[in-house]
Amino acid sequence: MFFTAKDDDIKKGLTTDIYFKRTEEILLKKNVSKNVWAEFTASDIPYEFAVFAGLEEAVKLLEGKEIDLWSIKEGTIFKGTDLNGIPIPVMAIEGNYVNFTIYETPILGFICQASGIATKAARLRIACKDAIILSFGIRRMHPALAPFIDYFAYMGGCDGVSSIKGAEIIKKEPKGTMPHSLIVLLGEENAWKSFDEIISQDVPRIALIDTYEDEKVTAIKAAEILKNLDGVRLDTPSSRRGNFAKIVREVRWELDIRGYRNVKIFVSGGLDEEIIPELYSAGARGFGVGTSLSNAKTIDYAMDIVEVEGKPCAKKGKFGGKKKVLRCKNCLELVVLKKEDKISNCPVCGGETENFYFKILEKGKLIYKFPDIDEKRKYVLEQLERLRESGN
Ligand code: PCP
Repeated sequence: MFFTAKDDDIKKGLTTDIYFKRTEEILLKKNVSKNVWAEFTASDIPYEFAVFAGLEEAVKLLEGKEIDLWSIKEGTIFKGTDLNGIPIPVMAIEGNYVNFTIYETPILGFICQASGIATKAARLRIACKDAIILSFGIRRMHPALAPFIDYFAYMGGCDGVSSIKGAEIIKKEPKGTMPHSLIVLLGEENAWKSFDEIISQDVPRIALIDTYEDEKVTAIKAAEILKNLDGVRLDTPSSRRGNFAKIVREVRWELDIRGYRNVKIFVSGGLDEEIIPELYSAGARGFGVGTSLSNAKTIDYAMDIVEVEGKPCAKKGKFGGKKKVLRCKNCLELVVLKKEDKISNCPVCGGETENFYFKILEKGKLIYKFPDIDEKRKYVLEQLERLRESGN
C-alpha cells in the first residue's frame, strides 16, 4: 500500500531512528535501569513566538507506558526561552529510560510538525484580522497527513478546513469554493448556476472569477447572474497577478458602486502572513492558504535527558536538572525555575504566578482531561488577543 506508517507501526516504535532501538537493546542487555527526567525544549524558534501543539497526539503514543509525563497546556504561546534566557521545557518525561527510548522520534515528529502548523495558522490569524481564513494546504502534503494538518491549522486559528477527514476530526463541515476544473468543464456562467442549483444552500456561493477573463468584469457578471452571491474568489495566476492588491481594490470598488457591497472578495494562491495585510486593506475578506500553512516550518524541539537518578547530567548546550514552569496570571509570561526554587510574583509585571506544568500521565495512566478542539482553539485566540492588546 502507500509508503506510510500505520498507527500500529508507530506504536511499535517502527518509525523511530534505529540508533534508539540499538540503545534500547544495549541498555536491556546491560540491565541498565535508570530513572531519568527528559525535557523537550525549542530554544531557536523561527518567529517571535510559537504555539505548542501535538501534546494529545504524543499522549496517544505514551499512554500505557510506565512513565510520568508533564507538560505545559497545549496551545500555549511561548517564546522558546524565558526572560532569563532559559529554554522553556514544554514537556518532560520521568521514568525508566528504556520504557520510552524508542518513542523520542515519533513524539518529536508529532509536536514539531503540529507546532509548526499551529504557529503558522496563528500568524495568519493575526494577519487576517476579522476576515475568514481557510486551510487549503492538504494538496501540498502527503494525504495521510491531511487530518493532522487541518486539525492544527484550525487549532492555530483558521476558521475552516478543506479536507473531508480533517473536518470530521474537528467536527465541522469542510470548507471550499469551486475549482477551475468546474469552470473549464461547464463554462463560467453555467458552472456558477449549476453550483447554485445543485450544492446545498448552506454552502456559501463563492464564484471563481479568474479562469479566463478580467477579474473586474467577471466579478460584476457573477454578481448580476447569481442574486444570492456571497463572494467572488480570485486565484489569479502569477503570470497575470502583477499587483494583486490593486486588482482586489478595483474589484471591491466596482462591486460597491453597483450595490454589491455584500459580495465578499476571497483570494487564494501563494498567500502567507507577509502578503495578507495588504490584500486585507485592499478589501479582501476571505483567504485560502495552502502551501505556506501545510508546509510550515517545523518548531524544532529536542528531547534531552537532564537528570539521571536525581543528579543533573545535561549535555553541552542544555540546562541540567528537573525544572518547574510557572506562568504569570496577568501578563502570561512563562518562567523556568530550578525544582527547589520559588518565586511569589512575576518578574516582568509583578503579577501573581501559577504552576504551569501539568501532570498528564502517571505511570502511563492518563490523569488529565484534554480540552476539545474548540476549547484549544479558543485558548490560542485568547492569547493572540492578549498579545495584540499588549502590542506584542
Ligand atoms: C489553488 C487552490 C488552493 C490554493 C490555490 C492554494 O488553486 O485553489 O486552494 O494555493 P497555495 O498552495 O499557493 O497557497 P488552483 O491550483 O488553481 O486550484 P483549483 O483550480 O483547484 O482552485
